[in-house]
Amino acid sequence: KQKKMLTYQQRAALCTHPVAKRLFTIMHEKRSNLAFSVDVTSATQLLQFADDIGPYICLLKTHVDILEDFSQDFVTRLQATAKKHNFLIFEDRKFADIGQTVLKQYISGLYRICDWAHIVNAHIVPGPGVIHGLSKVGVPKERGCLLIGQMSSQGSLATGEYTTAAVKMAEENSNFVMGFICQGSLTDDPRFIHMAPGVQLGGSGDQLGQQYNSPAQMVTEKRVDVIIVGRGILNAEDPVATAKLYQHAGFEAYENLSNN
Ligand code: 5BU
Repeated sequence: KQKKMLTYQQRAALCTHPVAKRLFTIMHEKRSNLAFSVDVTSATQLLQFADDIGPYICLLKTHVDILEDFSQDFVTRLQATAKKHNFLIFEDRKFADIGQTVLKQYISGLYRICDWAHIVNAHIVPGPGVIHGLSKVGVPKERGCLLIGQMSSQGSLATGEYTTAAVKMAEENSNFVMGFICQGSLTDDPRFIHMAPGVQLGGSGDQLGQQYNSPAQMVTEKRVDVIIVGRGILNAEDPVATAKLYQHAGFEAYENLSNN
């Protein structure tokens, strides 16, 4: 069934979640549905990539626990870069413990993720307590959470009823949950944002179970809102030119949808 798509701008207006509203607004203003997964182990290199690629993305996705040289200074610089280029920061932490533990993992330790990451994500395997724990501090600080409804990797167990349960948990916790990590649209509610990793032009996967789709497949066929690209950009000969290519591919696929 082909139904008329709402634009990012229209969806921003419908959102009550502050982070979802902000992200849809950025996507509209920057004409970008591209998230860059900057999976490098050097903070200096990460900051350079963030500054170079920043103009073309709506979101920067990090794994700060792979950095060899994490510091408070890095956080300050990353926040400044996000402000300079108008993108949000998503720490791909994949919280997956009881509420009390994830709460501590979110606010304390070396990383203090809640202080700087606009968005985090969580597995739903522990049940809704994982969301309740994170939202205790996340909601007052106007942070957002994505639930992992599906994964891009081969043999993932996040399918069927598990995925359906993720949608239900999102609906019941929509003051904090703003959307999903998935491989296709999970709900027609326009306030939830769908983000898909496992995106590459001309690649089918890696040696460790990753599976890729093209930006057009993800956006036009599978109806996801944000494409998450890591090595497709990182390993390119010219990462900046390649980021522009992904930005255009992703946004063109979205515009084709809205015109239908
Ligand atoms: P790639 O280099 O584009 O394959 O990187 C994909 C990124 O998305 C990487 O940081 C993964 O940890 C992340 N990811 C994923 O690939 N698949 C998933 O289902 C989830 C996260 Br959830």
